[in-house]
Amino acid sequence: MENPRRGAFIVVEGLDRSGKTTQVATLKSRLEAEGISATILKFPDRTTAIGQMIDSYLRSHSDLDDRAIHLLFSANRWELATSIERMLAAGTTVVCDRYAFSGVAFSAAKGLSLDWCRAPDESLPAPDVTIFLDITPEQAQSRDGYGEERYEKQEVQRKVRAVFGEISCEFNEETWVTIDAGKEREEVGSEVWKTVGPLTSGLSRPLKRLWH
Ligand code: FDM
Repeated sequence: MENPRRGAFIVVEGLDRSGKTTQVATLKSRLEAEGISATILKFPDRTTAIGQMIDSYLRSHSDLDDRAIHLLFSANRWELATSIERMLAAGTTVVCDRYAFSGVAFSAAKGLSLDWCRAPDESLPAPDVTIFLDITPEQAQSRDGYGEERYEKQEVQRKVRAVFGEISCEFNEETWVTIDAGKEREEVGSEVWKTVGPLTSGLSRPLKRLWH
C-alpha cells in the first residue's frame, strides 16, 4: 500500500567547497539511524549522457555556449524529475546535493538574466526546504581540492554568492535556511538536523513546483 505521507524533498546548496557533500552524507546516515528511508541525489548527475557532456565542460575538456550549458544542466534535472516524484510518493526522503538554485546562480553570475535562467526549470518539483551552506569565497579557497574545476575561482564564487543572496529573498525562513558553513563540521551538522528533523515524520501537503 502506498504511504499516505510522502517523503520530504530537501536540497542542500552552497558555493564550491562549502561542505555540501559531507553534510548530505551525514544527513542521510542520521535519517537512516532514525529509521527513515532516504536517498541522495547529486546535480549535475554526471552518469547520464547529458551528465557526461556537463562533466566534460566542467573539467574544461570542452567548451559550450553559456546558454547551451545552462540548458543541459536543466535537462539533467528534468531527466530525474519523475523518479524524484516517485521516490517522494513512496515515502522516501530525497536529499539533493545542488539543484535549480545552483543552475540559476552559476549562469546568472556569467551575466545571463535571472528570468532567462529560471525559465527552463519552471515546474520542476520544488524542495520543501533548501539549506544554503554559506561560506565566504576566501574560506572556500583555503579548503582542500579548491581550484580543480571551471568555476572554482574567487571572482566567480563571489558573484555566485551574490546571486544566491538574491534568490534567497524570494523564500520565507521555512523554505530557505542559511547556515554558516565556516563553522566546525559537527556544528553545521546539528544545525542541518535542526532544520530537517521536523520534516522526518513525512508530509501530507502536495509537492510544490518551481517557481511558484
Ligand atoms: N553547476 C551546478 C551549474 O553551473 N549549474 C547547475 O545547474 C548545477 C547543478 O557545476 F561549480 C555548477 C556548480 C559547480 C559545478 O560541481 C558542479 P560539484 O562539485 O559537482 O557540485
